[in-house]
Amino acid sequence: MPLLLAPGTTLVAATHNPGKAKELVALLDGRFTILSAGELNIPEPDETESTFVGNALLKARHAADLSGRIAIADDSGLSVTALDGAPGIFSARWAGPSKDFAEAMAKVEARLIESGSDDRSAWFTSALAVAWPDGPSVVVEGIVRGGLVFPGRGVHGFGYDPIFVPAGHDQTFGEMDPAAKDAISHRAMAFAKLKAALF
Ligand code: ITT
Repeated sequence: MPLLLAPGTTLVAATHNPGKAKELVALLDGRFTILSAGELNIPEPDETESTFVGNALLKARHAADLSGRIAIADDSGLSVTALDGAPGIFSARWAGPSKDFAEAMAKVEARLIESGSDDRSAWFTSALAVAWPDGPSVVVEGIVRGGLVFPGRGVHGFGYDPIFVPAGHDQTFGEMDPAAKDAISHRAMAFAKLKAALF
């Protein structure tokens, strides 16, 4: 039987990041009923895998098995060419325990200066995984390429959005209207693949 997500299905959004949860709800809204991992008291699992895909699957599986419902999870991050892809899967961890992204963006800038490179190209990746309780799972990946600017600009979005200018645009993700980011982001690209596979 093909794996399909019927409209009206209740999905658990397996994230504890409010910025990400908002974007997932915007992408899924109207089609599904969304419950958050927080509402269901599902604890955050340790992200022990070494790839976005591995961590997305781990988070979706954890939430699906604990809730008994179909779960969707995102593992994502910023990769900087001149830093050999860092912070990558460590993007959240670069912000430290207080999740201070001003600190994380300053660290990216400091590492770039240390590297001596003038290459400011970077990309965001989002792996989106859907897991059925005690059943199969599906994972896809989306990417958006662009460049970094310092100091950061804009108050929208979350995480590293103020320093990222998507290719072909002048505004950072932090300056863009949220709907404009949702039309071109790594998460939107992954979501389009998920839609083609499951809806
Ligand atoms: P969950 O695991 O609970 O979903 P998290 O924040 O720990 O939340 P990740 O491990 O996937 O999630 O970390 C991804 C980090 O990468 C995230 O905290 C952001 O700082 C950054 N990031 C991902 N997508 C982003 C986006 O669209 N804009 C800005 N930063 C983003």
